[in-house]
Amino acid sequence: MSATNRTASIERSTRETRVRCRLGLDGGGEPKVDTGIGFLDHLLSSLAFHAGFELELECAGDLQVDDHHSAEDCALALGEALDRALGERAGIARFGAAYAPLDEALARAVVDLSGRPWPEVELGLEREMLGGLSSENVGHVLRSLAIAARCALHVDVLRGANDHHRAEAAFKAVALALRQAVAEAPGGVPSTKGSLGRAG
Ligand SMILES: [Mn+2]
Repeated sequence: MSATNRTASIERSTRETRVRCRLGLDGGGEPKVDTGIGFLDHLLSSLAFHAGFELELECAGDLQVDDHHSAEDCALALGEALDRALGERAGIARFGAAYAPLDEALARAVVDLSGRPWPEVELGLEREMLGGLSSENVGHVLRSLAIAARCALHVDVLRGANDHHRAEAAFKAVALALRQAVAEAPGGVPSTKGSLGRAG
């Protein structure tokens, strides 16, 4: 796997949403995120930027219902793109662990690009909404992302008084952990089983 081909494009269309996602693991640059939900754009842009990912993500969803379908389907598309961009998951670090502060808030994220989906997410948000995003969907986005990307993802917000800060710190910690985990590392597939890919 070369550094130039770790990209994936996903189009996801249902009666609830239409999502287009292009992800590059070695991109960087300014993320272009337009989900229709401002606070979700903010979180996903931050995730991509701090992970060092190139990301274009657009969603036209049924926001007249509520934010749930759009939030979930954007996360699934991003996770699927991550899964595809990783290919056979050879030559990567596989594990990542990071803390991110945002003023008074502190979040921790630990990831294993194991090929198995397992999210554990404790954000401790108390507000009902953050802008146009339901607080319950902040955790739901991280869980959906981990499931579609087939990784173990443990995210805990350890402290923080401001829910905007708590959510943003969580996404930044996930970004930093992912940045480590997708980093190219010498060797083949980093597993004693010999496989982390779809066939594994
Ligand atoms: Mn912010």
